[in-house]
Amino acid sequence: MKIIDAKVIVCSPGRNFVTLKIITDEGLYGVGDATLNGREKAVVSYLEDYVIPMLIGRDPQRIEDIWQYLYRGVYWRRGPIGMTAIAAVDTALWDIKAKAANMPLYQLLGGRSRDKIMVYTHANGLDLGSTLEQVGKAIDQGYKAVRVQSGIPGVAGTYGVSKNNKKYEPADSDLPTEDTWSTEKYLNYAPKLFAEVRKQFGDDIHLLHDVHHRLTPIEAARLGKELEPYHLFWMEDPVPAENQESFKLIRHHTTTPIAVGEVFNSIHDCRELIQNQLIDYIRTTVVHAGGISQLKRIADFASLFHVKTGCHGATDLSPICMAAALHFDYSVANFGIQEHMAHSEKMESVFTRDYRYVDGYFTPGEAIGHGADIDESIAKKYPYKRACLPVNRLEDGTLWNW
Ligand code: EZ4
Ligand code: CO
Repeated sequence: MKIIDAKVIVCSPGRNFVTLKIITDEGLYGVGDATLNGREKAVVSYLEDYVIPMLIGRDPQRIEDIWQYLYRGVYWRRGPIGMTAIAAVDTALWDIKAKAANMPLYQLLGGRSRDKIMVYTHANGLDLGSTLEQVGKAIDQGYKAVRVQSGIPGVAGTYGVSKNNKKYEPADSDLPTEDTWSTEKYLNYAPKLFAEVRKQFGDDIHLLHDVHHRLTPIEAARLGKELEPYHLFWMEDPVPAENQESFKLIRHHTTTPIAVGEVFNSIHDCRELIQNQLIDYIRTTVVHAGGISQLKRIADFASLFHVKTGCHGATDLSPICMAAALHFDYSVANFGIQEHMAHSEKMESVFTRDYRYVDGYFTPGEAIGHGADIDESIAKKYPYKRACLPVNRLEDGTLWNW
């Protein structure tokens, strides 16, 4: 089998998606997600100008060799743009291999390790009352795990909270909008929020919370400690993770489980966190961390250190990424949980998929390959529109982590 063509499809059905399609001489093709929120065109250029010309004529069955060629062979290793491009190629090649084998992808990955995949959804509100209302709605929809984010009293707008009663979509502007942040007000409010959620909804529902990189290690230690009575499933991204060693300080102070890794693109970004048992869940996902091939390596490594998977699954990851992630989740031994932030109907209209939701759980479906595809004629109706993620400033104007 030979790769004879490949193309990049960019569309914006309510948000931007980049999709790679790899076509073979035997009529089989595969698709992979290549969306990097707010920097989509950089990946498009990386694929079109460099990767696609190198793929033509290669045997698509040699997934590992092509992965190494695009990683080692480039000299400039790692980085979100290159690794997202590699992920798209890798996902499309696993799709082709599974189609050639006439199997759903999870069968090629070792078969299923479980019957169904627990997902968590998002509940967010501008104030305590509306946040509690959204948690109640999620529980009514059958979710067994809910991520809770809430507007902070006295702070205008924050991460994870919709400003306009529409579904939360952070890349909301042509150029970045500016949010405000107060660590003090947040730290005073967050434990009260979770006390109320537990009081109202009891102990059985899994609760998650995303700190979104905004604290220092000692502040994160305080938060983790104060949230202990509400036994969170996890506290996500408590601090930026360039300094992996800094998690030791958080770990020494709290038993609240920690999840990190949605912005990582390499196994090396999480090596110290995993081998020193500084985290409980690794959030690397298919599209931003080099595809199924590297995700399998990360999961196997993590399994040695009691770390489970918790793949990122926000709406900026397309249904193609979601499909591939669900095959991975189904097969991997040390699965923890999968994020599910539902795409809008308009976004879903561009993609076909076989995965389905039943009562808090997903299954990837039995379609051949990963089971997701893009409808190019519908995609054409939604041209690319630049949209950036916000930036964040402290109340005195200092630029902070968003
Ligand atoms: O802010 O995917 O846990 N989910 C997240 C996401 C990220 C977006 C950035 O593109 O933190 O909402
Ligand atoms: Co997050």
